[in-house]
Amino acid sequence: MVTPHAASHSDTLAVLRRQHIELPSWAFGNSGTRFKVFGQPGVPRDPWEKLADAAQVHRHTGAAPTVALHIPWDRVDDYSALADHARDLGIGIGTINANVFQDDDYRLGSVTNSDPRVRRKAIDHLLECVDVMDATGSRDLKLWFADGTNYPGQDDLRSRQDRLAEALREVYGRLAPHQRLQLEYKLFEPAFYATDVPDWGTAYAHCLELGERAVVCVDTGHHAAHTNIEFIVAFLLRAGRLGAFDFNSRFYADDDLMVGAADPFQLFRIMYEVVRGGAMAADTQVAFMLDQCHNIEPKIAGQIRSVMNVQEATAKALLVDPDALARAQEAGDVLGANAVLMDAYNTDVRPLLADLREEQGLHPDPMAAHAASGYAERVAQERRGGAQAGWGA
Ligand code: RM4
Ligand code: MN
Repeated sequence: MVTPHAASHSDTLAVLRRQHIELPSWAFGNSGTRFKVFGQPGVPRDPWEKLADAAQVHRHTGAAPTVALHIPWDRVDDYSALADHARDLGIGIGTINANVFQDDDYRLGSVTNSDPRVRRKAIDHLLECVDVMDATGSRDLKLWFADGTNYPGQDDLRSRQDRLAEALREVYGRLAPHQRLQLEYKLFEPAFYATDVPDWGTAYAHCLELGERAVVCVDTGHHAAHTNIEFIVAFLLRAGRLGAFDFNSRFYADDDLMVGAADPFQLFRIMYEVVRGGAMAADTQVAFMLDQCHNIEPKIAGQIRSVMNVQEATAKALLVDPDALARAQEAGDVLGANAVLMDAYNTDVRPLLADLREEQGLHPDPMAAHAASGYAERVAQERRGGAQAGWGA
């Protein structure tokens, strides 16, 4: 049984002080929609420059010390050198994301493709990603598959599950004892009829088959509208299978907008279940990551804002009084219990977070500090020529 957290002020501060949010390297590259990618001045041209931008986010928030890589977007000759570069910048390399969705061979799927040659190629890429993890010291391999079908009858749904299970088994078997496999799900897109890992239940079932170090990644943008994501979080934490978050927010589909922008109340409800489930403990096994694209807004500032949004939701979740809530729940006091949550949600935690930053030697307002640093202007001058990083690179 998980003991409800103690909501003392010093405990709240201790949790916030050690809260870590992982940044996606791809957030710093150019991105867009299928209609247009708008390039921005100063966008990194390679993984080394992406890490420099991530370090700028950490410099001003103090809360984003690791960066997730996406292979092959972040392919380099020497991953240990890239890890050293990160260390020199005061950050580290986190999760390794595999990419089996951008090769012509994957038109009809990657690990679920009916062609064994394509399946072999996809699995080999996943194994290559584990080699990268060995070189960077990463704990987590994150798998998201674009696999699925567009038309009924296009392929056999059940055989595709068999192929998926077989591929996962091979990759899981290649992991070192300290490494984990994160299986991410997504309702639809790019497949529009059936997706092979469409929901948390499918991901969870495959993880159960694999073993303890197979865990589910909850990308907050990957659900049908109105899905109760906090329920999924509560369930997976109880089962010990919540591996990571890919935070972002959505208005319509997989919008990849800044987390907490579309629905800060939903983010609060999610973070409340995280706190309730014991996953803000010092030894938490949950990786809190952003998975976002900044199509029209400046990317570094967009990441800073997102980190702050997660911090604010967390601080509010920590303010929920567990004793008052338990009392109201046990008494069947519907309105009283709801009021306990709403009291916390309606508290302005910005002053508390500003104080905490000052105590850590940071500027109380990371957005202002970044703007005043002149970093964006400097890299826009320096990074001339070359090809800017983007989804294809
Ligand atoms: C996918 C999924 C993955 C992310 C890619 C870029 O939709 O969310 O986590 O790596 O996009
Ligand atoms: Mn994701």
